Amino acid sequence: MEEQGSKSVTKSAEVEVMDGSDIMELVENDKVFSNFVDHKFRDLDRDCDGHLSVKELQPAVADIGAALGLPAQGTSADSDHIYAEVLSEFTHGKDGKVSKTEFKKVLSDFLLGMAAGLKRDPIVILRIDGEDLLEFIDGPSFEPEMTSIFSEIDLPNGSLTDYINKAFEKLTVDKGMPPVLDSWVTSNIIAPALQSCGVGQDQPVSQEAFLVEFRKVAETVAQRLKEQPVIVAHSENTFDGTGIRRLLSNKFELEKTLDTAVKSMAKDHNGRISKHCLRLGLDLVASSAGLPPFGAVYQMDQVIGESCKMFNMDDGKLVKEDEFKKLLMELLGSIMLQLEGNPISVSTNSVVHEPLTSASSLLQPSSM
Ligand SMILES: [Ca+2]
Repeated sequence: MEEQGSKSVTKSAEVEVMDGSDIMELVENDKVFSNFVDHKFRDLDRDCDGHLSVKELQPAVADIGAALGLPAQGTSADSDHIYAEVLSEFTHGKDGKVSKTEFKKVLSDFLLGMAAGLKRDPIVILRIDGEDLLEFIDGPSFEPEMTSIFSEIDLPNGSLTDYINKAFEKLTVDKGMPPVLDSWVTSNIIAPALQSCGVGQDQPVSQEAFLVEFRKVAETVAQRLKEQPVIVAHSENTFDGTGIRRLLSNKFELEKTLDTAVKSMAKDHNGRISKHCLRLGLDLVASSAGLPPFGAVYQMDQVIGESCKMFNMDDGKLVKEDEFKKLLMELLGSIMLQLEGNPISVSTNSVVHEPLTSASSLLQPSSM
């Protein structure tokens, strides 16, 4: 896993995106979203009176329930309770005459909450076929970037070949390079390119020679990639507290998440929970808050550890459910503040040697 600034990869080679940003974009683009709501509203408003009755809202409620992962209505009392709450988010407990404005507001809250959940682990499948690399080589940023990379390489007794290899390691997918630490890429792309360019082991290393030779080898690499494109799964995550902020501001989602976490906690005979369990509680709400599970991202474990220290979990005090939920919310708030002040970006690239089956059955807003 390598660390990077938050660069976005929006190249032509991108073939598949699986995350919540489509939904996010939809909701944040007022014109498009209004259009979407108009259509949805017209479909639902069966009697065309300009308002949605409880009955007319049912299909929307069912879709939201399904998107939240609930079983169908009528199959369990617990989930029916949540369906009822979704409905009352729309109707506010009134007799169910929901205007388009109200409908739009509630729908946007739900969609944003879901998008935040989906955004947690965006994966982009890139087909690296040498085109972006050629574009980089022929572009204006090639010389300055490669000069800067050259100056960063510290190989006192390194040959020109060593320098070129090292430089390839520093180029990322946004320059059209697959991860070169992958042994398939090394032996099928890089090594043959170096060989065919005949870079001499005993050539003196200078910036000038490096730029000339690197360009030659990179052109050959681009050619090889054109002949055998490499498929790379690229994931990029920035943890900046947005997911927590969304969860904390979405009352419905927050209560549901905290309830689920608390339900699985061990309690004493008075229904109290040990503060020791806060760490576990946090792990249970992590995915809803856009946080990685414990142990998955080292830098995040550090941030979370810092916040945990402030809550004296080790005193093992027993607290009531409500107090436990409050502590958990405060813990989330503290992590959010740290991340907002100092966001953490993590990016991974791995070569896909087997065809990926599409892992996500992504909620498309149009299916709602
Ligand atoms: Ca109506």
